[in-house]
Amino acid sequence: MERTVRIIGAPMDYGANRRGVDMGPSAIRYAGLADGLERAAVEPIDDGDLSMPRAEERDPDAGQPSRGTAKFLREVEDVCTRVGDRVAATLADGEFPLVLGGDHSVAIGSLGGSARAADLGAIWFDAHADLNTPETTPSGNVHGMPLAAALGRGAFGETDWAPAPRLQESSIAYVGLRSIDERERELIRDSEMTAFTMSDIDQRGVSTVVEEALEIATDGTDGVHVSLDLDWLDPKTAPGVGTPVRGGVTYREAHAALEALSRRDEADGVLRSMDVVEVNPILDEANETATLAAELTASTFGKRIL
Ligand code: NNH
Ligand code: MN
Ligand code: MN
Ligand code: MN
Repeated sequence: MERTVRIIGAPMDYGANRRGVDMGPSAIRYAGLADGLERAAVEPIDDGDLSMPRAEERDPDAGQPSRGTAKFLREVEDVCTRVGDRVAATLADGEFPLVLGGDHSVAIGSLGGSARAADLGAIWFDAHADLNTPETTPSGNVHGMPLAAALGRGAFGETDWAPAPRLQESSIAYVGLRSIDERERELIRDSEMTAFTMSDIDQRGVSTVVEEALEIATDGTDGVHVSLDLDWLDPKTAPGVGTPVRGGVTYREAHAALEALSRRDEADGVLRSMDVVEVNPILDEANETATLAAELTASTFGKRIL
């Protein structure tokens, strides 16, 4: 039976300090996402974009947490609650939710929605750890906090919308880390998560690392959420992101990684939900990063060369 992938656009930029990432969903669509998915033999259905709170109503300081800083938290809560509901409803209909960001704070919604009716593992492709809490954040930007929020860390633990009900901390694996804040380093060490850094990829190869990440994310869970932050790639390959960090994976490594997911998924049906985030068309060169996002998504769903 053909798999239906429901595309949910979340043009959110409240979690990042660079405008432009809100144009990510249209840029990824324009780059041929639907065609790529069809060539991967899945049926794409595009739900269009969720509406965003209006710019003139913005007040970064409204709805601050009990401790620390999290800018535009009220807006992030509003959007993520709707993303979560849409993801949960898509899964209940037997379809695959594909969330297009927007900044990475939308993942609070996708993780929450995906972990409502299943024990969830996650693979986090990112240069960054996204584990800051409002208490530890150096920037106040919620796109540096989605994993902490979904795990109910720090001030997020006092909210009812951020924690993902059945996300298993020990079933989360990072792939490709290379920019970790001082306080995050302690948080990762004290956590049950597994972190594969760029240095692990250098030493052992990306396919091996991804296979291990899959072992971790599938062990004792009902399915895996894939979170693809485009700044995971080297900025030479993916320049259109708000927080580039050099030393990321190459074009070939990125495809090899997502093809490894697809091979495992074809055998065991392990993938449950996905988000593709942080594409910023204003900073991009000729829609290169959005094109990459579309291609890598198609690879995840099994698009092959032959
Ligand atoms: N760690 C930094 C922060 O919390 C940067 C986060 N930026 C990201 N994360 N793009 O993926 O502000
Ligand atoms: Mn991120
Ligand atoms: Mn179970
Ligand atoms: Mn990142």
